[in-house]
Amino acid sequence: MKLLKSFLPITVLLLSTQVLSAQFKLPTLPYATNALEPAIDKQTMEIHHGKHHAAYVNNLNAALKGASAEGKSLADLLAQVSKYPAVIRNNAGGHFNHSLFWLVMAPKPKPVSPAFLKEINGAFGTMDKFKAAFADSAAKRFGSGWAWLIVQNGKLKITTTGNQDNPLMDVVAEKGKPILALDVWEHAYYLKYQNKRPDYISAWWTVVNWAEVERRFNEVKK
Ligand code: MN3
Repeated sequence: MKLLKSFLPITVLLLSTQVLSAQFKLPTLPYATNALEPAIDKQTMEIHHGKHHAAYVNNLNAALKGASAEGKSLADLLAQVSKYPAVIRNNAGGHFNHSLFWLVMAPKPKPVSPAFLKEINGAFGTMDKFKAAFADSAAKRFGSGWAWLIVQNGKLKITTTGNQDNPLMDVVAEKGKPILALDVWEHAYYLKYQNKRPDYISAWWTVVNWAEVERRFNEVKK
């Protein structure tokens, strides 16, 4: 018993060191898992955040351990992702993309501001035209991937990427700063919408956090 007691603090110390040494952490959701209903159901949010996003974080940490890329920021990893193995590209992308996705959604979001609406109108004609073009790109993205609103050379642009790639990566054709992200992997919608990706996309507009999208736009334009 005395021996066990003396080992206990060491075990606790080792465990906490292991947790602390994990470079990236799963961010907590800024709202409850049922807060985006009915657009996105609770079970989908629980699995999507708690299992899928958590797996990207864990796999990224495991891949970085002892690798040349260990200690690099997420931004640095993405910007030079061509230098690293696919496991880093997929999981660094997965971690970044989901971290952004949670923040550009909100329960009962405020409508788009007049100032940002002017930017949308300037780039796409009208908000309806922007939504139609974005939804069309998202629906047509074959297989798993993402739809994006990016700022490219100061201009708003719609683009999509496959798998967990994103517009910050040096491997994608359309680069830019992402300010709005839509996950069109089946895991993002299949429980509620099954094969009906366009229905998921049209419901998703009701939870888009325009204030956050505009904040990111202004940050890029600064
Ligand atoms: Mn996802």
